[in-house]
Amino acid sequence: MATDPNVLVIVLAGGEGKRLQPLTNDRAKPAVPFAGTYRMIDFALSNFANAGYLKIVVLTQYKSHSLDRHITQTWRFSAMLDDYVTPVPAQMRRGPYWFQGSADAIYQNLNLIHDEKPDIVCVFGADHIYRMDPRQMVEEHRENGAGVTVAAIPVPKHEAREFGVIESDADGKIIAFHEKVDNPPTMPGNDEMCLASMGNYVFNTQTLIDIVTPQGVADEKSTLTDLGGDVIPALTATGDARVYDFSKNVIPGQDARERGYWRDVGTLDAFFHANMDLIAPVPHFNLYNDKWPVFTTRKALPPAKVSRGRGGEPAFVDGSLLCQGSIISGAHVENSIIGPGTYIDHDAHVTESIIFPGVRIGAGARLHRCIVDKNVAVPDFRRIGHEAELDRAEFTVSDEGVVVLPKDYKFS
Ligand code: ADQ
Repeated sequence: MATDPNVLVIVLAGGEGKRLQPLTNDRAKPAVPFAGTYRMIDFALSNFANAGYLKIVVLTQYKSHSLDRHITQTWRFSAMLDDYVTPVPAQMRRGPYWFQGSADAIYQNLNLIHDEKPDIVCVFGADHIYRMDPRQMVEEHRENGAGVTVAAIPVPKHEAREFGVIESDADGKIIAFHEKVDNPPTMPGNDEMCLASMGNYVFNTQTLIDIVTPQGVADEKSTLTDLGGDVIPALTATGDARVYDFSKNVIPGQDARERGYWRDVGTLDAFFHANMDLIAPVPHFNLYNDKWPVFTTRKALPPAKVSRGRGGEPAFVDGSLLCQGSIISGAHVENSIIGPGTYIDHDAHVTESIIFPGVRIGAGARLHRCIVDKNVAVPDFRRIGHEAELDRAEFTVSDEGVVVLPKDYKFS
């Protein structure tokens, strides 16, 4: 597929991901493993790769080492065609300070836009799970001639205070934008739902440059520091912002039930549910759609193996994803995601759990509704996820009772 030379993609991957701790103790949120083999950022990047938008810069900041390594090792396009995915760390180009927010991150990197001279800049988040063809949004943006187009999706009112909420006229022009407010307005004719910004924007290049550049002295801190908090409200005020209805976006090979699927995995419970969405008998998000694949690293790991345990007891596996290099040895695995290179010993029971790469679960252990981060070795016969008080004393437990074992955790 030929690259569209007029479109530059900026993926924002610098957020802290505080609400996902401890999964983000040691890595940026977009680098958190998802669905066994992937990292969260693979979903956003795959959408652009499938669409042929192959000039992509990823702005990083917090704890970016594993994210950076993942991007440089995995995401390599054709150098011959001058396509790229480049991680760009904070470089303090405008003064001795970190990015102040997402808009300031763009301001500090305007040189990338000046180098490329695109007519459109797509600014997308790095930490959502969805399929989207950005070409359809860009096409609508070009037809309507707005300065910025904001992708949007209905969300339940009780969740809407986590988002930017949009009010638009019948024509699609945004007339009010409420960034993370208590009690945001609901959609016309539906007082249960609010129209939320997905944090994905298509900008005319000049509009973006003008709005993130401080008026006056060039080397000052940008005054509009945040896209959702400052930039979109400012462009709304000048009548230059439009909404894009994500439910119209059609993907090849997509089941009608999957249309409009988009998950913000900002909290441990949202992360847990989005993973579980993949293992439903008819999944809400179909990883097996090879017409719009999700790309990631392919390590040279052996196939997953399911076998009897040492004492001859059979393994049982149902409703689960087993990644390459995992071994289920006489264990019981149900409704779980088993990451690459994990070993689950005989008579261990793993139910409704997400196991990250390189984990070892000892014989006779019982894990229920757990997220086990990388390289943890769970001792034989250890029970986790069954007694809330005990779990809380040792681990992070989500609002809905999901227990999280942090990366490299050592049992005493
Ligand atoms: P949030 O995601 O809460 O809301 P923000 O924290 O600004 O907003 O993060 C937006 C994106 O920018 C994320 O992908 C984040 O990783 C990244 N980011 C944040 N600060 C950055 C920095 N300094 N450098 C680089 N990247 C940075 C936004 C919108 C809401 C919208 C939700 C949808 O503000 O209006 O509803 O996304 O999830």
